Amino acid sequence: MKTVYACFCTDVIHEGHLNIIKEAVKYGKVIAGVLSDKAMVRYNRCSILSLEERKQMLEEIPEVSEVIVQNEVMYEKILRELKPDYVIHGDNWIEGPLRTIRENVIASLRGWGGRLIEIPYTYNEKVRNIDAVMKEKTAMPEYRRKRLRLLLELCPIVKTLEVHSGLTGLIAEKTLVANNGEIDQFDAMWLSSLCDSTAKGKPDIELVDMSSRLRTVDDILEVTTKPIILDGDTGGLVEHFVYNVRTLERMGVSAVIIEDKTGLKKNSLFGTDVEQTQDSIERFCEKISAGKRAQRTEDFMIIARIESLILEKGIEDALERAKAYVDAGADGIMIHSRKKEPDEVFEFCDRFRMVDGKTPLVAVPTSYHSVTEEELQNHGVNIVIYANQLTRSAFPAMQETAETILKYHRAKEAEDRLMPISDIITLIDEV
Ligand code: SPV
Ligand code: MG
Repeated sequence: MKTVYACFCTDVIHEGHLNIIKEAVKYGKVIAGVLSDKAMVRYNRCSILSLEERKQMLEEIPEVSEVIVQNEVMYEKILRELKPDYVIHGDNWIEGPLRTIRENVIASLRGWGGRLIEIPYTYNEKVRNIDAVMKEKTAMPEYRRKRLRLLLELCPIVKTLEVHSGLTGLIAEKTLVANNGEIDQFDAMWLSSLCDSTAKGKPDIELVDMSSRLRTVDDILEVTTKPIILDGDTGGLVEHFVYNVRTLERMGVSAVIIEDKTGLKKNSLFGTDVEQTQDSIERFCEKISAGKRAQRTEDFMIIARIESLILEKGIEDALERAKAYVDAGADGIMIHSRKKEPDEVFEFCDRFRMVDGKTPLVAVPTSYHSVTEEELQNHGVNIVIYANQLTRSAFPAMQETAETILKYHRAKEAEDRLMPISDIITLIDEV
């Protein structure tokens, strides 16, 4: 009997999936693949069911003869093992980045003369509704909040992009590229104090207060599902920090990063060009511990950011602080540097990893931007934050448009560089 393979990455079986199975059974014995958690994440899908539950859901479909786990987004490996006569899929992957997966399937099937069957993707109101409900569910605080811890287990490095508005949130949420035969996307969002302040035309000195920052958090939460890491500046007074931890946790934020500075905070990238004071180890540890005592779930993370390298206090000071902050309860350590090369970050990470193999490490390669994710990962970094690149790309583009209009006294000359109106009006999902 011929075999037909179909892979699923879903938490519900709807009409569209059943259409695929109904068609598949006409060709032979149906083997259903269930995409692993690790692969789901790469595919921009988050599940609220466990792998076992998803497997069971497919096993309950009478036409399905066998269910197996597909560990990679690309089908190549599983197809080589199964050598099915047919693979069946909806026709929604002919265009866009998912095309890479389709090409991978076609090339693999060629190896033994297998065939790809494509059926029209079912996209009626009911299916659209089910998709929307599932997506909204994954955005609920109880699911979103714990996703950062999950990603730390599933991803070799958690790729985090700066966001400061609903629109930038959508870019972090939806940008998907096919690169070297792989699908890639950002895993999490960094709500930068620098970019949140800059978007409001204000300096990055904790002038934009927590109420305003929370407003930005909410704008982003409303239109995205990925986990948020909030730049919590210094965390402010301990007495205020504990309230903010609870609020963030309740909203579904996954982590706050607080830096060990005190007094009037200035942006770290100024380094020693401006006056900045590092907090004492004891006081900062007390802030971390108070925050940890205040939180009400196991999910939320308080990550301690060490400014010793920024303030030229040396690696020894940074390592001493890292140990103390972890002992005080910090769920992760962010090491910041404004050097052009990553050497001091590597040295810190290597030495930290000699004594602590598990506490997550966070790096922000703004000034040492030539470093690759793989290099960071090889030195034990778990989260990479691209902290301000969206803001820095948008600002010159907008400025150039403004200058062009002023220069020509009309908009025509600016038009070539602009997104078409038809695209901008469909950029936002409608409910
Ligand atoms: C931010 O993005 O606001 C940060 C990182 O705190 S940095 O600007 O490099 O200090
Ligand atoms: Mg900041």
